[in-house]
Amino acid sequence: MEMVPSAFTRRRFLAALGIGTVGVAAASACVTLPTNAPAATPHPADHGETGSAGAGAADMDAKHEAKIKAFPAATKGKGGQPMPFRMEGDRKVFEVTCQMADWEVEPGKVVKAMTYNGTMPGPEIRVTEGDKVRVVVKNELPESTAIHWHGLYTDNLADGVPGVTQPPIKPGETYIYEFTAAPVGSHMYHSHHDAATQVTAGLLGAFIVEPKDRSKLPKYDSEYTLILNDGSHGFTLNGKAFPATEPLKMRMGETLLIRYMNEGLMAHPMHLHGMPMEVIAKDGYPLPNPYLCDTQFIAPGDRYDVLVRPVNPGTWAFHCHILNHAESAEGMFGMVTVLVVEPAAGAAAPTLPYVCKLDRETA
Ligand SMILES: [Cu+2]
Repeated sequence: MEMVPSAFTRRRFLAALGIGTVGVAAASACVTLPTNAPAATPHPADHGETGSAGAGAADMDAKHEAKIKAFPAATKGKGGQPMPFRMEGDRKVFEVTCQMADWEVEPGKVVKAMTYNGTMPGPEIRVTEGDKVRVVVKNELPESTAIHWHGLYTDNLADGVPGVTQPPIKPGETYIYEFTAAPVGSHMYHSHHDAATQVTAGLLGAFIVEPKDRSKLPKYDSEYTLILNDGSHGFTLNGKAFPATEPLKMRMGETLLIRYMNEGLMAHPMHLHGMPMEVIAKDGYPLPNPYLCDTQFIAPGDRYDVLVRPVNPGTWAFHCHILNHAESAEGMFGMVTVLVVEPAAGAAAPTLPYVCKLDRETA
């Protein structure tokens, strides 16, 4: 039998991909199989709907593209906005109303959410260590609730667990929590009553304690709190599902602080493409040995603070890596967003494609 020279095999292979040897380096980052390649077996996504593997592939590609082109989709309502407070003597007083609200998770999907002050997540509470805090909680829900200050060193009576440290806050009642803010770090507040339902339905928010001495903070240019949730409203990042999630933005040379908080029932390994994350704190506590990773496993209740320093500009996918929380034959959904990294000021004009433009358009 005649042997086929390896070089010939390689040329045939490259030709089948629609690229010559010159194009190999550029195309290696994004090789798409040629559209005219014979399909040996139908793709599972074809489902026999069209009787044609090619049409099935085109259908799936079109659904993916439509989802990506819809991003970032406008929806009503934005959670996690700063919660205002007033001073009463030396106390910072926050007012939280637990109330039902219509919440648009993604375009066309409006759910009945349980909320703090009408948004999911609730507003972000931000104080300084040592602040005397009072939170006045009014329950306008049709059921009882209570708020737990997750990660904070409260007096036991303010821990927010019905039956353990307080009675449930019944519908129509108002309850007051008082404590001194500590320790420094990324914390949370959420329901501790029928919590699997109430927290996933929206009774959750970030509670951030900053140090008195800000020189103790790591150096960063901007920050972003990313609250993960799952349950009856689906997989969400800050209360929104792709394509309604918010893109993160930064510039080359800058450092971004991301505060992850998992309020869901499942673990979510968050994966950032193209650059490492430096994990500097767990549950608000600075790590003695920060470490680099591109995927950080985040269990329910966990908080991780990470610093991001981009390696290359571009539009970098950023998603939960339990893939059925993020992508299906219908396209991307749920826990997906992007980190847009603009070139450094004065650098060449950016080309920031949402989809890879190699192969079909350039071959
Ligand atoms: Cu996930």
